[in-house]
Amino acid sequence: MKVYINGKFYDKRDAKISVFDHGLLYGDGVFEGIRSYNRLVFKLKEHIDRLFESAHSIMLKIPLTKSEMIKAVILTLKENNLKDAYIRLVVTRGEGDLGLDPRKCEGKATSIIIADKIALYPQMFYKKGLEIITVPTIRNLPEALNPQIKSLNYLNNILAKIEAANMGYEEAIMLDSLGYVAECTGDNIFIAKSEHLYTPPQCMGTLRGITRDTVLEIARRNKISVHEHVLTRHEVYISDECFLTGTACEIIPVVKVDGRVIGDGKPGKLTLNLMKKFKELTKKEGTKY
Ligand code: PXG
Repeated sequence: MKVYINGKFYDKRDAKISVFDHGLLYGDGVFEGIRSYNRLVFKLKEHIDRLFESAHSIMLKIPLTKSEMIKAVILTLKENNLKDAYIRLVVTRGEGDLGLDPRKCEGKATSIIIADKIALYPQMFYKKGLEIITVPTIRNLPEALNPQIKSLNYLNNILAKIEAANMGYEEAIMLDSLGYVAECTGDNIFIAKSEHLYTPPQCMGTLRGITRDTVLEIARRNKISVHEHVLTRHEVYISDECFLTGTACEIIPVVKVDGRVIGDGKPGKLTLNLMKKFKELTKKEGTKY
């Protein structure tokens, strides 16, 4: 495996950065997770745009332009000769001193691109559906650390993941500070009720996921009624279908939430249809390499 760091490629075991990098010391940096399917990078422009938006919000100057970053991603995929890949883009504040002041790292941002494989959940869950639970840790308040910023500081989500794992579950629903359903630790949530699709709006504690946007796009194109609407846990419990979306998990059905069986306890028709349409889209849409 060849890892891109600041314009050069390194073998996996030599791909190292300084212990003084503020990405490590403070989680000061941003990231993206992108997928490629059969030599097509899916929604590359959208991911690069979001990376730059996250960086802009934390006043981190990415040392590459967007088109240079796109070229670097393509180069990394070619260098690793990967047809299907999960690409992790990381830009950190760079090397500074032991204080948190980012001005000490001025002009030294570190750019990293790793291309590998990822399987977030065992394959059987795509067939039989996931069982998930709501956890005590709420999603970060947007006024404190806005979930739209895909920062390297993911402890909020990691704590929720630990709580889910402690209870024997793969994934957790995180609520916002008002108690509405926000999202899961690394994916967005949808429900279907009476042929309508619902997903929480991005305003409170929900990342505007690119897979979420893709599902909205597929639904609208296929005349499926979709609503970005606040959701309570009750509405999830009484839904006909539930599924999660994310670059890593793609679309995965959910069949039980907090012990409540969703619909008939099997992946729903609408969910399976969206999974099929999503797969078709990834086969024909993307940046070629
Ligand atoms: N919500 C959160 C909090 C996320 O981190 C998504 C939703 C889905 O967004 P996209 O744009 O991917 O549809 C994410 C995705 C992983 C992993 O390895 C995934 C994410 C972050 C960290 C790890 O599964 N982001």
